[in-house]
Amino acid sequence: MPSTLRAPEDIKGLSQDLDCFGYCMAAGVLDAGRLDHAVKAVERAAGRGKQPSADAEEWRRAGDEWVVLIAGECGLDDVASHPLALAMARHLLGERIMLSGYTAHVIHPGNEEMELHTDQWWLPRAARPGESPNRPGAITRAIPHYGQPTASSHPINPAVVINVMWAISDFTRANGCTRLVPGSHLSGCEPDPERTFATVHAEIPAGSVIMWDARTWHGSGRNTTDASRIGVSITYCGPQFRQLQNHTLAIRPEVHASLDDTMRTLLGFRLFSSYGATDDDEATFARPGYERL
Ligand SMILES: O=C(O)CCC(=O)C(=O)O
Repeated sequence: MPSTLRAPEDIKGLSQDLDCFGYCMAAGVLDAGRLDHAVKAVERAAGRGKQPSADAEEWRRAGDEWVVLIAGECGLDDVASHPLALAMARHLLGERIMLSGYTAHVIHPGNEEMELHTDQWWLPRAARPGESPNRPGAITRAIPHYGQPTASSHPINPAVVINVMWAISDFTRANGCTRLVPGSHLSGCEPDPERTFATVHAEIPAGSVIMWDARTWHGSGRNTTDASRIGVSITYCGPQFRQLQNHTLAIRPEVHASLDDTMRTLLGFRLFSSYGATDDDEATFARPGYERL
């Protein structure tokens, strides 16, 4: 049974869906003004501002476009630190979280369907003594660990990442909305790209959000319409993991100086038991080198 589209205030229902199905969805979170602002922010970050119909062939070749958003500069930090996203991230991961990936995923007409995958394929799996260990420095996407999307009878890793996907345009089956395999977060394995699995299509109006446990098998669909689908995909991880983007390096000094502690913590400036330190491993926040210079 798929999850339902809930009101953003229904934290209990959303949490239950996330635990049970591996994803949950809330409607009506961003209003029309915020959506308009978000579209412009994504276009600005992508360095464009033209419509897909201008050159359909060019967009078809571009297919899936991942637009990197820079914290403090992209104009979407209130989305990245949205209370609903942080509440659900903390429900899944615990109190201390960091922002990992900060991107827009724009799907242009004629793109290819994305393979189903998980968002924490890089995490070593537990092995019984004597079993070949899953060495962290040897992990690549190419190492298969395939299985069925059903609950494992063996211990599995916890979720260490959550993906919060904001629908900036309507998400429909025709324009390549996110597809998810309910319950697959409990399987402890990855989907075999050679096989077909039953998916739920997250058809949601613009302004809604899908939040999935990174263990849940998912991917975007194929856009058969003549307009691009815009999603803003923001992932959060536990404080001991490497972030998808290097926010602490990407940020400009004057932007760093303007951040509040919430945003500094999310970006990874806050130390985790000395990890992430710069000049003082007892400090609460790392200090960028330019301050010392
Ligand atoms: O854009 C989508 O619908 C899915 C994106 C995705 O698979 C991901 O962010 O890992």
